[in-house]
Amino acid sequence: MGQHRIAVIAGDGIGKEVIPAAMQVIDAALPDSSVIEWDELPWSSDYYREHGRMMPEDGLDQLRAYDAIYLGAVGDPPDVPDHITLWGLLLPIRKQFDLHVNVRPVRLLEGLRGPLRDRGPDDIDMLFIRENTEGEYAGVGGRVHTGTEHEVAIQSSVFSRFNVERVVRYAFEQARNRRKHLTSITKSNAMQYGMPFWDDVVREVAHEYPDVVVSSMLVDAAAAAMVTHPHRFDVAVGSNLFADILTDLGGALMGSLGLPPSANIAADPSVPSLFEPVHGSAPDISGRGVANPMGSIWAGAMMLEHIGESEAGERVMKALERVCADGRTLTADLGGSASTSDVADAVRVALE
Ligand code: GGG
Repeated sequence: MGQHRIAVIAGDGIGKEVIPAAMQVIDAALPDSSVIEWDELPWSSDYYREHGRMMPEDGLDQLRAYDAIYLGAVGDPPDVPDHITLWGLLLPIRKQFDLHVNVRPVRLLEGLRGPLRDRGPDDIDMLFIRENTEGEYAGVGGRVHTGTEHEVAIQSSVFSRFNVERVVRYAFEQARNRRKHLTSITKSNAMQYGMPFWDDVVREVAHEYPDVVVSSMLVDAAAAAMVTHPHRFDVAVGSNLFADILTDLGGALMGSLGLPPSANIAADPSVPSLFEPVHGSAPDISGRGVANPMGSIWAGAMMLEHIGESEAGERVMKALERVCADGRTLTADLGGSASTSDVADAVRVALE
C-alpha cells in the first residue's frame, strides 16, 4: 500500500486526458511509483448517464478516507446541464468537506508570452484566495411558477462572519509570507448588505496584521486593474463568484487558461483537500490529445506539497518552469504544436 492514498476523479472532457498525463509526472518526481496509491473513480457525466447521478450515494463517505482528491474537470454540455454536473460532484465535495479556501496562483512563467504588451513575470505574480463554500455559490434560492410568464428565480448570496473571517485571515497569512499587500475584492456600492459586511470583516481582521497593507477594490475596477496595472496585485481575496471570474482573467494573463492550478483546502487537516486545474472540461478540444496538462501538473505540485512531499512538489514545479522557459514543447493554447503526452513527457525529462 502507498504512503499516500489519493482519490482521482478525472471527470469529463479533457479532464480524462490531462489528469492521467499529470499523474505520470507526479509518480516520476517521487522515489518510486508506490509512494502514492491512486484510486481512479469513474464519477463523471458518463457515470450520470448510467446511474442518474454524478457520484454514488455514499460518494462523499468514500472520499473521506483519502489523503487528498485530485480532480480534472466537470461539464458535458449540452447533453448534461452544467448545473447538474457541478452541483452533482465538485460543489458538494467543497461544501461537505468544508474546503473553505480555494488557493489560485496567477503567475506569468518565464518563457511564456501573455497577452499584455511589455509585461513579464515580474509584473504578473499574484495569489488569489477565493472564498469557496458559500457566497454567491451557497445554493440558496429557487424557481417558482416554472414555465409560466410569471416565472421567478431567486439566487441568494450568503456571507457568514465565521467563514469570511477565516478566509480573510488565511489571505492575510499568505500576504504576510509574500510582498505584504492584500487586495480585498468588493462590490459594496451595489451589493449593500453582503459586501459592506465583507469590508467590515476585512477591516477587523486587518488589526491583527499591521505589517500587511490592505486595499479594497470594486470587482469591476479590479478586473480592469489586473490588465492595466497587474504588478499592483500581490495577494487578493474575493468572494466565490468574484474570485472565480477574476482567476479566469488571471489564466488569460498567464497566457492560457490551461495553466492555472487550484488548491481547495480543508479547514480540518484530517479531511482530504482537493486539487484541480482551474480550467473546465473544454468539450471543443477534448478527445484529440491536445489539451494542456500544465494546470493539472501544477495542481499536482501543490498536492504533493500539501501531503508532505514538498521536495517532489518543488521538483515538479521547477521542471514545469524549465519546459516553459525552453519553449519547444508547448500545446497549441500556448502557441506550440505539442500533444498532451509530449508536454507531460517533457516535464518528466526536465525532472532529471
Ligand atoms: N477543474 C474543475 C472544473 O471543471 N472547473 C470548471 C468550473 O466551472 N468550476 C467551477 C468552480 O470552480 O466553481
